[in-house]
Amino acid sequence: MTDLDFDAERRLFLKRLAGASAAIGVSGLVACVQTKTAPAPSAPAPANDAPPPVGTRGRLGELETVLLRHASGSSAAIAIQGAHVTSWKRANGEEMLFVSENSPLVPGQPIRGGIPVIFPQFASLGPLPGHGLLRTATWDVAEVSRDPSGAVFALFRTRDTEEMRAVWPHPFRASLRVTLEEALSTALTIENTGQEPFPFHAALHTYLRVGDLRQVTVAGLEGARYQDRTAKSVERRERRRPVAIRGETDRIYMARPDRLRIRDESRQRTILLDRAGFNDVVLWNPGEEKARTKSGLADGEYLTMLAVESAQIVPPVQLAAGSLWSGVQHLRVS
Ligand code: TA6
Repeated sequence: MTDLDFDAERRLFLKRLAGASAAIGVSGLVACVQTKTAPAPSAPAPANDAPPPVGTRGRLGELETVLLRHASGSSAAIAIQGAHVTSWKRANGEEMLFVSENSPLVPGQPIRGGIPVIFPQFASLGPLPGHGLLRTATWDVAEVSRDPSGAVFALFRTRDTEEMRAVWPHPFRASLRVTLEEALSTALTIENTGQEPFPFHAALHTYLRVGDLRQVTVAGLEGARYQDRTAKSVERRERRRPVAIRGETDRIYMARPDRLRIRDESRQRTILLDRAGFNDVVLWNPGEEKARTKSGLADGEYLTMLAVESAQIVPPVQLAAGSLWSGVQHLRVS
């Protein structure tokens, strides 16, 4: 790829981020913490000759889903519980996300795979349940539509409940906009609707499906500092270029906002992951033993997944009363 292609691509990415942010009422995604703006106008009512619906309802186990289909032939499925993306298929039908065949697919239990939404606590870095409050929360489907560029999207919303306030006393609203072209964008927005500032972690815990983990590398982390969560979070610097996954891996790469290139040699494909608002990256694979004993994966499944997570953990976001924060992740195959 030439530099010119790269620039054009980055420009398109930023334009699409701006589009995503407009739909969730945020302007400007580079700083990503914004004071509150007026809500975006809702989409115009469909005319009689409007194209066929872009989203339908489906089921995954016992969970209700929204299914998106793009003109290119790509598709996505999102479980309404947790606003949890469970599938992203390219036009050629190739599934890009991993969901364990052992995963519970029932109300109230986290799905082992897809893209869990993590807020306001990452993992067990605090007193709340692992990964916080939203991944099994009830969300509403606010809108399913097509934007002027032809991308199709589903917008989900949720907010604090009495139960949440009992363990985390901070009023908030959250939205997740899932935008599908051939690429998949997920934009998480958090609004502080209370009178006091609050700190939070946020992440899109993206389980990528890979052909063979032993042939996967991640470029874009060279030189980054990381906390090694398999070794009491000791801090190290990444020396490898690119990073290969060997054994159990659980790392928070800090302040690393660059594009990531996830090369899957066995599938002969590279996934490009761009982010705004999420400055950290988590790489996680449980390795053979913990896949069985802790993560409940089926035999051999750990070799077919790698979690590459867009995250903001170190430091946490500090969100002033009445302000919005937004983080966006954009995935595409090159
Ligand atoms: O994001 C990495 C991580 O925090 C790991 O430590 C690992 O436990 C994983 O997430 C899965 O967490 P879960 O709560 O879904 O078992």
